[in-house]
Amino acid sequence: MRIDVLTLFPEYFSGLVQASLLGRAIDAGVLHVEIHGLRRWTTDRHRTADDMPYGGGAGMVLKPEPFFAAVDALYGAVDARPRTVVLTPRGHLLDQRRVRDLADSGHLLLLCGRYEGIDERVHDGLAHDEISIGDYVLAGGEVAAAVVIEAVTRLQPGVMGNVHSATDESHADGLLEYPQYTRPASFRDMAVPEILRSGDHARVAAWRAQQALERTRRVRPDLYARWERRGGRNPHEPRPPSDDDIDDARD
Ligand code: 6GU
Repeated sequence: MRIDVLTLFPEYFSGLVQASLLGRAIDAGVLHVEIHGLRRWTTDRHRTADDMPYGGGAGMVLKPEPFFAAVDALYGAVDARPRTVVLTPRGHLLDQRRVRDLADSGHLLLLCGRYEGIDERVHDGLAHDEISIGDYVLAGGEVAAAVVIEAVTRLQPGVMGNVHSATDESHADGLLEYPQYTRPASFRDMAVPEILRSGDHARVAAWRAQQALERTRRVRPDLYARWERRGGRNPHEPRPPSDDDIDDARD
């Protein structure tokens, strides 16, 4: 998979693409990331990328020309363009279903907003999608772009060591994950639940399912209600992991 990022702050990404999971994916040839500084496509002496909003109001708006010039220079013809996503707090909320959908595109272009926003013609003329990573406001789309990159990378074939890791975890089946323990069995008077050490796989599975349900109901009543609406499949019954679990759950 290839991911291009267009940003006023390319230095934001310098450590990210070398670290851990992403670095390994890049080394393995599974992922190719290119960070492009938006100022490269400004034309005036001061490399101006923003301007005052028409109609007045606080803050500055990112100008359209550098975005269009960058996309023209990088890809040329419209049908050669990657799937283009603007990171903005006004976008669709990112969830695991959307991550899976993005992960299936062979080539993504992430446009990072800053200041009060990006000229609407960038949204109209270049973007296929607008994505937010949550109901809070960041100074810009860079951190959100990093979130998207990491979330889609770990779904690429061969990136996660354990093939079950991406299907067993929180959100894969619409519930939060059950508690995990490793050695030692007792640590500072805190013991690992006996069931997990029993070797009884059916009881372990039942305990984990019950813990996942309880935690979801307590911490994320919204997810729990959705899970129930979908028929509240009893996770005690082992079943093959299914992508439909979240795909059909959008409200
Ligand atoms: Cl994508 N951008 C900004 N500026 N703030 C956000 C966001 C994105 N997602 C949540 N908050």
